[in-house]
Amino acid sequence: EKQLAWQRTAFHFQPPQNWMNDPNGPLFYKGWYHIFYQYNPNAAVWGDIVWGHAVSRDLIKWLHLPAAMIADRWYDINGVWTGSATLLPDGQIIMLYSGSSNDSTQVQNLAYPADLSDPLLINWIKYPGNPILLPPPGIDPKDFRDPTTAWNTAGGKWRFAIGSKMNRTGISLVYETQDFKSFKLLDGVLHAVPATGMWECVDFYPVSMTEPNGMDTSVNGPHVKHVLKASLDEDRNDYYAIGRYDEEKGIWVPDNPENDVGIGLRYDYGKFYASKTFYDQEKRRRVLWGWITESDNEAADIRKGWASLQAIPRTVVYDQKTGTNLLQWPVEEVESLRTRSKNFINITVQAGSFLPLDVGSATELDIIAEFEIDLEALDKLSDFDEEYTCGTSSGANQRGALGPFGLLVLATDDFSEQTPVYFYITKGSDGNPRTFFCTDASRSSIADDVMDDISGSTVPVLRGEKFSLRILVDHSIIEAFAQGGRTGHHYGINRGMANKSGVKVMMDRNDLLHTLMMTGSST
Ligand code: DQQ
Repeated sequence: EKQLAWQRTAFHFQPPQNWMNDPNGPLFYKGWYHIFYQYNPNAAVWGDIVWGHAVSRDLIKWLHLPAAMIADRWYDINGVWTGSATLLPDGQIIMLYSGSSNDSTQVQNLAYPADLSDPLLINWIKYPGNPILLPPPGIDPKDFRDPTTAWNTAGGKWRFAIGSKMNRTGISLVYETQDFKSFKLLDGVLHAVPATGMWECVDFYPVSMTEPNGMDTSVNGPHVKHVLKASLDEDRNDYYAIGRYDEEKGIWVPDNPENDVGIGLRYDYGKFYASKTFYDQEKRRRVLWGWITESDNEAADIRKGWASLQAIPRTVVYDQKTGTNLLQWPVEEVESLRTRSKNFINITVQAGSFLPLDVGSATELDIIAEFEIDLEALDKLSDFDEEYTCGTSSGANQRGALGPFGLLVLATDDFSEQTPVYFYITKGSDGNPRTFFCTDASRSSIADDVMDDISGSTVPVLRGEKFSLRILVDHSIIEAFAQGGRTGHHYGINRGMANKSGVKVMMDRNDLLHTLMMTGSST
């Protein structure tokens, strides 16, 4: 019992009980952040989906409200599925969402607040003209869902995208409307990528190439790039790509075809799916929500009475230094939770050893660490390894000349449970170092039926930069970011020992590494 209670998070978003999946229609309105979400009010497994609803002043502390929409019409009786919010210039709020109809056809619907003077937007009206869209000819009625936030074009019309597939080519259809009453399917598609399967929860938004702030969904121009994201039904991960949107032609083109949607970058290399951004007009930032499943199996979820959570909302911006990726960073409000802090400066860790960091007993941690490497050591690195990837390596057990080095979190004193989050550097035959950022969950729990992946990705590290990481620990949840958010991982580590809270610095066979600087804070 104690063990089950320990797993629930303190500062991540979770409904009080039962099943949750995708974030829906996030928005900021009259001083409140709103999150809606796919919710099963009856059980801790997927099914009977309605829209859960909660509000917050700070994206951290939430007030749970009654379901915003339930499955009560023929066009959504099999599920009030995922959708997005659009704020119109005249103050109206439009919610577009998918319904699974009485014969399980996927149709698009519209809803709006019953009372715009209510900042909590408690009551919602389903548009009497629903459904507004049926699957178009050539599209399977079960492959047509998850409308995006609409954006306004130079011609004054609104457009929004809907994910689908043709054979195994993932596609994004675009509809245009003047008044959200009549809609026209545009010719062609926004984008298509062969062999990526059904695109769920498409997201499409601008990022500034020059400014630090986020942008309203309707912005376009010479200093703007557009991010296209799809959640791949076939491999359950969220892939994004950066490119340009040609509004006139109605198409988006990736900057680098090798990094196209579904074959290139992921937001997160742990469990992170069905994500969605919104523009926070109050703080002029774009905020990303993503759904996290834990490593538990269904039987354990039923025992717990709840399943899954939302990742810490992250601000997303274009990485102006690399030009190849986004930067994702926990919203600044998280920092207000830091109550006690411990600093460890200029620590030297012996090769092949672990150094305990005494953070006291804490179930919530916000860890910031920096590692420095002698540049000469990097140049002298002679380990050529073209093959290394986090996922195919033997995790934190695999030793190289420059790695792994990082932190062990959620570690018990005897190391029987531990989750290493670490860097590993290899050198390719072209002579250039490649840095990997990995999480090794293979020993995260003594339970033998939880997921135990080793996963991660490469992360750009520019010359002269330190190796930096940030890890949020929230009971059984670990969220890790490298190099200011160029890449990240998210893990839900379930059913281990309760009250494991240790943090240890890990340094493996690495005389070349000399300094670790770390500041941490425990809450
Ligand atoms: N979840 C919703 C769908 C969406 C899927 C149903 C993605 O609208 O495609 O719960 O997780």
